[in-house]
Amino acid sequence: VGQDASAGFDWGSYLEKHGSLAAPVSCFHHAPLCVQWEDIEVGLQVEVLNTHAGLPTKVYWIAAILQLAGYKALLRYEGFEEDDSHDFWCNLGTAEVHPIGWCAVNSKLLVPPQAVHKCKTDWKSYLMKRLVGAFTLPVDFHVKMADSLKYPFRQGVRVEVVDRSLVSRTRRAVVDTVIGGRLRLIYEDAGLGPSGEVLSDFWCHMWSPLVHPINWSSRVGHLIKETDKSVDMSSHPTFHKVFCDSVPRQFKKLRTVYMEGVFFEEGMKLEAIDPLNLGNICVASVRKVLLDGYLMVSIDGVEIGDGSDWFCYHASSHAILPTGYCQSNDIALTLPPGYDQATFTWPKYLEETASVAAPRRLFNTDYTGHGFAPGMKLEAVDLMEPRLVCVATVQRSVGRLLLLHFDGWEAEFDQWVDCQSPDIYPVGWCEFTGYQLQPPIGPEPLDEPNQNKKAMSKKRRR
Ligand code: MLZ
Repeated sequence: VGQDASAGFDWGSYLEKHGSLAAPVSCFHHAPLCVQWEDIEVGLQVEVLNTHAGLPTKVYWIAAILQLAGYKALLRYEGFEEDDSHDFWCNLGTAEVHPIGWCAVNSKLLVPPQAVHKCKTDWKSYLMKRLVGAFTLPVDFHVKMADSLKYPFRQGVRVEVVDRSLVSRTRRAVVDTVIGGRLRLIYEDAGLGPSGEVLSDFWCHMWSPLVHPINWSSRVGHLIKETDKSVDMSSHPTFHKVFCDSVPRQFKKLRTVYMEGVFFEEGMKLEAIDPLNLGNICVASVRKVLLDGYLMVSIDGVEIGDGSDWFCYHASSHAILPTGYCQSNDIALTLPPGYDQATFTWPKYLEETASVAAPRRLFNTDYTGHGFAPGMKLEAVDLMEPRLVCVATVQRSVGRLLLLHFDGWEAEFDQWVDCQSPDIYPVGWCEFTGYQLQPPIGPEPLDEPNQNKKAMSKKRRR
């Protein structure tokens, strides 16, 4: 994962140019430092590397947080007072920022920036006055940060993950890379190209519902592709590592669902986010009930017929919704071909298809609120190309669900995600974890209507 594509992109100036807010770190339950971030606020004072000292040694100076945007903070050195011309954005996850007092404890020098040096003579008493009653970063900020970047996966761990070439089955894969909790997985029989490159890989977060421990498929009754032993991967460095099978405790624990009594049954109708077209919530059917609360679901009217487009959702997933959900939330339900928005009703459809709606109480309605609001910026995975973490905006917020728009891309790329999806991250997450960020495409911002044509309109490859 290189850095080049995002080289010219700067979140700070992008947000300022658009007058946008970033979703706060505390909205992202799985994000590093989510809990600690509740104590990070505008007005905090920090000791930060002074890049304006004009000295050959590393020196520091005090600065105040003026604004927060995800992991990024707009800082102003003490002494500039009302002068905003030297304000700078820095990433609190990567910059050399420390709590007040750190320099004293670590024998580092506090030196004011050259430009303000001249104006004051008695720095000591000036600072004393400024720092009375000041708040600063928690002392254990860096310890917590280091802890939050430890993950229970490493190269060589085997998993079962959805087969990107056939979404109804899983396939065994080996962890190749771990960045910020995201896993690059190489299918065990991916094959290697002429220069040793992997022919098929998959990226997902370690808490993604698409990745499972070894033996999961046979345990719940999910189809798995048998590894093609004739494919030789041995020349790839990842396959030299000692393999070890992943186990359930390395994964996110799902809510237990009771399958006794009334449960989902084959043929029941529901509304579901289309796994291959995440901007659509569609008329769907339960195709098969697996063990442990897992279901195979298909989108009505577009099935291939051989089950290869069935998709596994857990009964507690927020991607499956009771019939009527779209209507009551003013979302355009995607209908089977041949049906018309003006005349479609669920009762009529159920009658025509001689089926029943899945009972409402089987759906997970847990919702305690979230801090996302339309217009907020974030970094989000393009789940159709899950290697890509892109600049995105919350377009709509409906209960737990967020409709994400990828800046600069057409609406056909929009995706519905749950507010606790592990695939959405605060502004600055890529920079913090060392992942490559995909900047908005083309001549941004696209605020002039006639420029919209320039947005990419390529069709999906899968
Ligand atoms: N090759 C793909 C890239 C799409 C990436 C969009 N991310 C929001 C295409 O052009 O379809």
